[in-house]
Amino acid sequence: MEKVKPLLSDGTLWIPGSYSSFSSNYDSLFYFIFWLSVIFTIAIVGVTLYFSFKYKRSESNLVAKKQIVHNNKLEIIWTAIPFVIVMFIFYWGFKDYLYMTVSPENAYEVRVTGKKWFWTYEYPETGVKTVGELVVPVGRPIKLVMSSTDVLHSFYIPNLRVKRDVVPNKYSNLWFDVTQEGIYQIFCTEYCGDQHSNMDSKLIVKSYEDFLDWMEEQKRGASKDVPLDLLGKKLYKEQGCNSCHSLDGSVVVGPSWKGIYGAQRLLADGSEVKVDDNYLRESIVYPAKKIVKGYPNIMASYAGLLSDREINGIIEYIKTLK
Ligand code: HEC
Ligand SMILES: [Cu+2]
Repeated sequence: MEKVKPLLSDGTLWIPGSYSSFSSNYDSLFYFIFWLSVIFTIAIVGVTLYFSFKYKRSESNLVAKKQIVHNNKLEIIWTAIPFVIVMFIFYWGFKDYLYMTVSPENAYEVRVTGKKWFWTYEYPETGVKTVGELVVPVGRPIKLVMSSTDVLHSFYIPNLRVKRDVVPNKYSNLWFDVTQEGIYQIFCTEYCGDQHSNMDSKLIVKSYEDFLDWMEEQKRGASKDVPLDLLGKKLYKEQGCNSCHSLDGSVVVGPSWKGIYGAQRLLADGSEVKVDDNYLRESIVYPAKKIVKGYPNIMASYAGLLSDREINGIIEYIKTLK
């Protein structure tokens, strides 16, 4: 498959490559402020240095010749010029901010949910859900309606210059269009716990035809005829279980799933349980009820997020992990 667009080697030293209709506006303003700052820095430091030498205190020059306390002309000039520049920047920034904030009417809607520590996407038109991969058609305005199920996250696509906080109990919107097919990096840019740096995701931009094909494939994939353990295997990645549970015995955040079925479990309250279907089901739907000894109580409940069939699928999958 195609590689993710690099953020450092693509674009300039200051900002990554730009791939949305909005990003060129953003970049022009960025460079305007950047060069303005360079010019003013050179001018101010230059004048400061020049005066420091010219009016240096010396033996022959101990008393100031004349004290200047006020100069109307000078003060008007150094107030008026920065005022005009700053108002110009405000106008420019505000205009682009409005463009960025108000999504076009025909935008294609995708729902985004931030959850420790992954992003899930849902397409309201078809009910298709993905985890970690946001697939969209090229050139079309896309509107994201975003919310979080736990803490504050922030959704950021550097190549498109869009970023917005994602907050529990509230929707925040964001829109973009992408000018080129490819794979782009998505980050969470709000520190949200110890796996925060792993909360990245991919934006996959396809041609409109490929997008429709992909959507059809997703709809078929969600159908009833997948064997349960394969469904579980798929959900393990799609639902982000893999960000906390390994399959090879190593500890990520939670216990590995390797060989747990049928084993005895020591719980935090000192009691023991056998890992059977009921225990697994309860651990997925009410994770806080029985905490495995030595692990933090941080797994969120999947009640309402997984169907019965999906939970069965995960249990069957765990059984295969000998
Ligand atoms: C944020 C990290 C995190 C995610 C994501 C997560 N879990 Fe967990 N899980 C844990 C932790 C930590 C424990 C151990 C503490 C406890 O028992 O709640 C655990 C325990 C479990 C257990 C009991 C395991 C045992 O060895 O006794 C099961 C089963 C489980 N998780 C299933 C899932 C499934 C299925 C998913 C995805 C749908 C999932 N978890 C996603 C962190 C997570
Ligand atoms: Cu986050």
